Amino acid sequence: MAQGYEVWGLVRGQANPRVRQLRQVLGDVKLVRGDLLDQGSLISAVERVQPDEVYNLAAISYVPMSWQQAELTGEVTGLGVLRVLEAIRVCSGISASRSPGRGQIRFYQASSSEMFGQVRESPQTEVTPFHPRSPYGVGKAYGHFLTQNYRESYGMFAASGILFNHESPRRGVEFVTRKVSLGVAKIKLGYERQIRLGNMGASRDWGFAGDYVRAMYLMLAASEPADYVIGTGVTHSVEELVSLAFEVAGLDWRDHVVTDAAFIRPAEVDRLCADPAKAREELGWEPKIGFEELISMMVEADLKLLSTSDHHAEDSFGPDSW
Ligand code: G4F
Repeated sequence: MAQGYEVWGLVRGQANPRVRQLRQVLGDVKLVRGDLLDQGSLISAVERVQPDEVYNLAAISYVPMSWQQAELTGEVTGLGVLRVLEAIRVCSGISASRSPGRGQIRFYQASSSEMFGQVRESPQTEVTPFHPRSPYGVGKAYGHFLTQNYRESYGMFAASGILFNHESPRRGVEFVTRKVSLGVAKIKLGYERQIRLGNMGASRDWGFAGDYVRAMYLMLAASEPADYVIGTGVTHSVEELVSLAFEVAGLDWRDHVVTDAAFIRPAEVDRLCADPAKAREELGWEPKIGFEELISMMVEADLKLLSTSDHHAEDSFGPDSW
């Protein structure tokens, strides 16, 4: 790895088909078995790997699915954080009367801008109150507070990154940026004629995932653990995203986009916008890639993917609806 890390990934289930996909992209990652629903397996994984740092990026992360499987979302996205923290605490011999020593395992929790939900102020900072609008957002809020609590209760190095939407050509096709970039590529190449979307009026602060991973790394390299908002500070509507993506391919979105009630959520997060001042001042973090460059990158990557592969993208990524 570029930073000289030996990276281990936690894999759940038997013959997990994602292992093959992972191998194609990241051949150097070592794998260990474990499941966020199984405390013992996490303790075994920490014992086996003996990590210096643990990044909990695991979740049921697709917001609409959190209404369909609310209990599982609570177990994985919420209680899963408790189980990872407990595995670190138990393996490190930390208790109320025994503090972590030097060289303790550092923990990163992937918190989410979805915790702000129906926002109380804009832009959102580390102290903006939460009003989550989905079981996913509620689960993330639990994990966020628990990370703070383990820091305060046991003195553990536990940091939380409140990440706004982060995208790249590797994004799953169920999320709106990739659904649009792949849809535009299919239309451009004549495979399809339409994209069906939900709420075009919602706005998000979309950034590049690579920039955000650098922020996670900086959080664990800091001298003290803390919570940080990570976003660009610029917000765009879904309609602006769609318009730009079609423009990159030389098409007019009005000829191809249809709104479909099937993609409207039971409760929506209307508008999110980050204030990343704390990350800039304390970590020296700034995003390098802006919205226009990001969307162009994604559309161009999907045009290339579909032009060079001998099958449609659905074969490799699954159907693009929820
Ligand atoms: O791309 P989305 O599904 O992302 P969402 O819900 O903002 O959540 C993502 O970002 C969060 C913050 O980092 C993460 F915590 C979370 O795990 C996930 O990665 O939807 C973005 C917006 C929404 O307002 C949605 O209603 O796009 C709107 N939208 C409109 N039509 C659509 C569609 N979203 C999807 N997925 N599909 C549509 O057809």
